[in-house]
Amino acid sequence: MSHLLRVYSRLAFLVRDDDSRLNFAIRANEADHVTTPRIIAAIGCLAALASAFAQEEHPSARTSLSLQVASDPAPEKCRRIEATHSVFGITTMHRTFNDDFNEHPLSRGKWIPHYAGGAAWPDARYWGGDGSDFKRKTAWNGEQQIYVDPRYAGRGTTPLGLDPFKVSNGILSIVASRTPPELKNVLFDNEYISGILTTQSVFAQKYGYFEIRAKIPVGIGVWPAFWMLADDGGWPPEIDILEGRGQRPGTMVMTTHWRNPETGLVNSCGFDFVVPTASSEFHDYGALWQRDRITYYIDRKPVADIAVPPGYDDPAYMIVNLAMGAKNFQGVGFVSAESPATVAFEIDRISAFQIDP
Ligand SMILES: [Ca+2]
Repeated sequence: MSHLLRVYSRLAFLVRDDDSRLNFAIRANEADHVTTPRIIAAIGCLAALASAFAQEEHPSARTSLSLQVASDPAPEKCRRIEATHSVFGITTMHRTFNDDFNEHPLSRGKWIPHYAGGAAWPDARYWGGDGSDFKRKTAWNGEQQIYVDPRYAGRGTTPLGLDPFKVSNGILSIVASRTPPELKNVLFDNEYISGILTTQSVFAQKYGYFEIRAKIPVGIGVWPAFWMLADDGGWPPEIDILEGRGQRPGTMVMTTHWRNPETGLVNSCGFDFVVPTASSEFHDYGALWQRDRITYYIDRKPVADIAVPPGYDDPAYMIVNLAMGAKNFQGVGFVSAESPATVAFEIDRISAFQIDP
């Protein structure tokens, strides 16, 4: 899921070298001279310093986890880990964050329903008015939804009471739906309303395992994602643990993004994976960030890894969202008359673990 800062990074060119791998190239000097979003990010960061690394609130709920990790040297370019791969070690971890979604995701302060930026905290949380869509969509991606929450006022100053987050039987549904015609103007003419949840300023962690258990929704323009960004607001790094291509049911994408310090260009490496029941059954999708490698997992089996690229220095926070419409990400497309009137990204659980010392 392309990051907010890309809105401000003038794109030099985009190279698509095959169906499963994207290379984004942005002129480093242009990206680095953009000051506005970095200042905004710094404001958010001050708040983040006070509360980052929040721990699981119920120590009794601590659980442990062991995962297989390839023990041969991690490659600079991402590789698939096939079933025949024979060199594995075991990494043990303990849980540091968990949400089973037994209650509304905004009820306990674990999640923020928008990107950072746009106003000083804590007022930014429910900020409306012109310009507030800045932190409620990623315009560079051509997204056609706006992320709302019950406190969001859109162009106005009175909360609209729109809630894209539904909880039932321990399942969170992030629901995208066509924007009611009478709210089109106040919601910046976006075709859909939908939801995003991030742990920026609430939970961030350097190293460890980050996992979602979810069904991946499908349909024209449907673009669900679970991903990570640096808590200090810098970009990249970006770890895309799960991205769905709404027009390709049964596949999902896992991608690593970084900036090459020699060329200044942003590189990406990742793969599509076939999960035939992805839209109808819950599966676990995760990424383990260690000192030497990032390993991607489906149902806790390693499926790909890559040496940790340059720039992975700061703790990272988690993001889960259901975007509608994409102009750069293959297999999603712009919303059309055939796009679902409502579509749900169903999530059973999101967890984080830290590697045992
Ligand atoms: Ca659950």
